[in-house]
Amino acid sequence: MKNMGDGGMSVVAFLKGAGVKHIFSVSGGPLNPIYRACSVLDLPLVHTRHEAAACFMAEAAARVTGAPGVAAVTLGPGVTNTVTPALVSTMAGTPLLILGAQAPTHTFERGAGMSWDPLPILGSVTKWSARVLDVQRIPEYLEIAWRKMWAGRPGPVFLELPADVLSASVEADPSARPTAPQRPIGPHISPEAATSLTAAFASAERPILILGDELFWDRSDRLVAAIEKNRMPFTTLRLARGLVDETHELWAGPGYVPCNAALRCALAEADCVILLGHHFEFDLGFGAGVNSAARIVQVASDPDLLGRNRRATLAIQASPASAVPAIEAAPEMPVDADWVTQVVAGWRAERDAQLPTAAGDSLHPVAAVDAVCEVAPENAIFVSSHGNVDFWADARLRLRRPGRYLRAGQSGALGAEIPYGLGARFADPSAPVIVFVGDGGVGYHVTEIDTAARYERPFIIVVLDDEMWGAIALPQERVYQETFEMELPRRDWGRVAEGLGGVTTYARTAAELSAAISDAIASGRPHLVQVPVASVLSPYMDYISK
Ligand SMILES: Cc1ncc(C[n+]2csc(CCOP(=O)(O)OP(=O)(O)O)c2C)c(N)n1
Ligand SMILES: [Mg+2]
Repeated sequence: MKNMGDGGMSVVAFLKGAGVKHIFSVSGGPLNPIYRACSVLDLPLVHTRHEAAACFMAEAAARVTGAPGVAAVTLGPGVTNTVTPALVSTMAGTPLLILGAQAPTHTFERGAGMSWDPLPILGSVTKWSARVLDVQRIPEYLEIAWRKMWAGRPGPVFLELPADVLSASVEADPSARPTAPQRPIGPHISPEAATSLTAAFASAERPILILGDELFWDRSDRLVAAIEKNRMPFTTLRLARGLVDETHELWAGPGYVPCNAALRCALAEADCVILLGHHFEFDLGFGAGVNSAARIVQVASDPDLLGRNRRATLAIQASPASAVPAIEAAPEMPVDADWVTQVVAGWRAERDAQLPTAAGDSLHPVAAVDAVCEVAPENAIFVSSHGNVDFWADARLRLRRPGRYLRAGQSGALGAEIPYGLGARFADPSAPVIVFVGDGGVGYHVTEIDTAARYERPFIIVVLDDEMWGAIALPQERVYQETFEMELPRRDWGRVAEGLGGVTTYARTAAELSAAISDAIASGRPHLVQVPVASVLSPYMDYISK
């Protein structure tokens, strides 16, 4: 019995061979062959409290390690609970495999309990969704899943495994570990494209470099050298945050125009914009604010991103990492050093001006975020949300390394924060993980503190408590001079955390908060720190809600 080869063994053998480190799940009877195989083949299984949380954790692991994350969920409602994380993963461009159970094939169309056809639902929020009907073909379907996740811009895929397929015996040796396909590299920039690229910015006096998502998957170790050789200001956004140390003197702040007025100004004045591994998306103002006379050089391997929202003067379909040596090797540009100084100093001054002058009864969000960052070590992983207080965090954080900053991405999904924190901790057990979340967002998946306690994966949740759904309330106030059901009475999140196996601190001042974070890092237990903060509209919310 113990060494029985079945569909579950095929699944887990493949995942082991692919380098998967955990399967995140909420149990379901039809998944039992996978669970048994995890035990036999020694692939750690993490039993969470909600399927959405399981998927968010898997996706977080991908954002930290650079390898696809995997979640396994039961049929029907188990699968439909994964729709939001699948959407987040699609919009963020992160590789996530969701394995969904299904009733046995002989019950199809008979109204089996819990059973529903999820393919039309998951098909609309993933890159690919499919059903496996033959146990012998499980490795083949998983191989397709891997290819699809990595094809072009990465994204999620869904694979349905009916109960009889998963429990059927396999002929193949289950201990054999097929290897999964790697992310395809390329295409490498051609010599002609490299020449056009250097020609496009040969006369640039005011160049700016934007580092985006694809560079996270397709790293270049020449980025710093290329930036320094040309002395050009650079900005980082989304998955590219921390790819170059953001304390670098040429960093022009986070690549979110809503919270970076200096960047808006720089883009309006630049005569050359080099956009690597990204497109002119929402947070880059769809490219509308870029100087109309600027030459725009865009490099991405997915042709669908080239020219999106703003046409590039030179659009190169190539690995962005392969373009970096060409930028480094280009003849010196006549860069206007005063302009560069003005751009980076502009961002620093803007950031400094955010520092609160007078302390009210509650902490200013900036003081709270800074108090946390002050004591966080260089390898700390930060998670931020999509509430008003978190948008302050975006502007305060300076990431020193890649894979240290998790934010749901363009979907803006509230609720990912706590599972992201825990998933990150599973992915890198050596790094302290700090989650910034509002008193609204905390309610979605706070129960995962129990999962952290059960698996002894400590992480820190900082609840920035302004007693309201601030990001919605503050703009309502501005437009209507009143708010509608926006108040959230102060709740004792600490007692919730304690009840779930965590520990807690209530911090009223910056000094108390810094001390609480230091203690939490040292404690080795899941820790929730509740911090009353003032409701102050963040520059980001101010900009997008005008
Ligand atoms: C899944 C989801 N539902 C609703 C929203 C809309 N939304 C954005 S911010 C926000 C308020 C968040 O409140 P809180 O977590 O307390 O943070 P605050 O804005 O108060 O700082 C809401 C409801 C969303 N982004 N995602
Ligand atoms: Mg709030």
